[in-house]
Amino acid sequence: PIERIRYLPLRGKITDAVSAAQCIQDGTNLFISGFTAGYPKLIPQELARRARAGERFKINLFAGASTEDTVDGILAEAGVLAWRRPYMSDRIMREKINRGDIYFKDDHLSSLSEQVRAGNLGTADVAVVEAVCITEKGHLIPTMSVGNTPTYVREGRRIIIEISDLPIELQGLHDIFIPEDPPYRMPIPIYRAADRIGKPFIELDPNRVEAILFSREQDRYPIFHEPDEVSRRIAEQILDFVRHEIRKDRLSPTLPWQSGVGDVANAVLAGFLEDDFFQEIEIYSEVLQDSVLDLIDIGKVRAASGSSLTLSDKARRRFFNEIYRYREKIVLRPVEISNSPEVIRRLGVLAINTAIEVDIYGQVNSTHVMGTHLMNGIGGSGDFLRNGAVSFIVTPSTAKEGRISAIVPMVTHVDHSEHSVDVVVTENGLVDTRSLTPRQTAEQIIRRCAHPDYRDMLWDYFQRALKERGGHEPHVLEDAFFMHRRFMETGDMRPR
Ligand code: 0RQ
Repeated sequence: PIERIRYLPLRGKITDAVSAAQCIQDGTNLFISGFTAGYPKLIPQELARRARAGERFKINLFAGASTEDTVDGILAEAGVLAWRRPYMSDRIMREKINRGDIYFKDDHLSSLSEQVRAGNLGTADVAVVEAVCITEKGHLIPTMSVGNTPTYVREGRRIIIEISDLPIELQGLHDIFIPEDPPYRMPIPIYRAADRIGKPFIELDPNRVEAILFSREQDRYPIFHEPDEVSRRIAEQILDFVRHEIRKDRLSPTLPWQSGVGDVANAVLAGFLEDDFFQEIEIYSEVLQDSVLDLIDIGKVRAASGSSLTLSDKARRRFFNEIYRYREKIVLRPVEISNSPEVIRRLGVLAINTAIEVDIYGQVNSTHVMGTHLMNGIGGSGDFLRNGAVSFIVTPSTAKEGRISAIVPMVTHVDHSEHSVDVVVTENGLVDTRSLTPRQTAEQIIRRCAHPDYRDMLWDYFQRALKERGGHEPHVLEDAFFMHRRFMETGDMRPR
């Protein structure tokens, strides 16, 4: 593997995880690569080992987005994290954040790199990044994600590189561009999803490289389920809606698509597989999942842009066998570019993101269960929803075997306001709120999107709000959370 360090002076930096991690001590701000994929593995394992061996220290961890149990899980469990930012999705970390044992603040993913460059998060003491190789000039070729890595490498005082044994052919997949910072910054010159505007490597100052490790560790594979009936129905309605808007000449057929993470997101893209109307699509998204490869295979993708490739075991093998073919279609960018409000607005992205709950006026809670307990984080949903040409918010109409309605009178936490949401979709129906008043929106969301078990109670609430309080968005404030209250008392939002 030594050939993977093509810049010879850096070969002297090869060491093991124990010595490399010595520079990470109590109070260190640690900035790591990784965005659902492409995170370092050896250094986190070593930090967890030190904690298990009895060493007492706490670090502040910054990533691109979630890093699964391989990093977030083991470090949370080891009790070495003071802070963690941004988005995460690990169960143990979630529990500790909700207990107040780990400090967490949620960020729009597009904005973190800029904050780091501005120094708002403190000094970047150590950056640990995964790469497939170091080029002749001493630059880094990242692995399956880009995330915030270019900025972390630029700002990191000491840099540790984990050289992965993933195929070297990943070189050429990435497009690295760090935008200017305010004031007087110039546009990000992306005009089509496929545009490459930067360099295929991350610039690195070799003088700041502390250590280089060789790693054979793999990213954790996500498990995707075959789209279930609910996901399929949500996907079908979105495709029907967009098809209709294109036929009516209200939407251009060339607008690119963004689809969030998870099964519904995968189902929407899978919906294109059997669809004859959409011949070739562009994807300008954040996380590219298995369905993107499927679509490329049948020739339906003109270009797919994202910040990471998060593939199941099967899809990953397919991808590695024919990287050269997929590389023609796929480009991985820093998350501040994949999620750039400027670019999303310019391209006119059709944005699809998943909610925990939506209220009758279209306000959205994506992050806090019952208003208090963090699930994962806002991720890129705000970047895309606020700036998309048409913004879809989707959710199954119920959760927990029907005991929770995802359509509620008032959301218990607001991530996205009614002004960022255009279309609300559940398996029961779709409401285009763009030409509706808030009162009309409430009527339609209750009639079309709510689950039949909850329609009458939502309707009664809305009628009572209209009669007793009135106003532009009628509410009976003291009862707005009656469904949540009932769930907390009985474990079911439905009456006994
Ligand atoms: O709980 O895990 O205990 O079964 O939430 O819900 O239905 O499996 O759906 O995996 O798509 O997650 C909004 C959390 C949905 C996700 C959310 C419970 C439900 C289940 C998961 P269990 P599902 P998903 C860019 C896009 C915000 C970030 C974003 C998310 C668990 O999509 O984090 O959009 N989105 N990023 O039972 C109580 C409710 C509930 C509920 C669902 N109303 N009350 N529990 N659940 N609704 C991506 C990135 O930025 C990387």
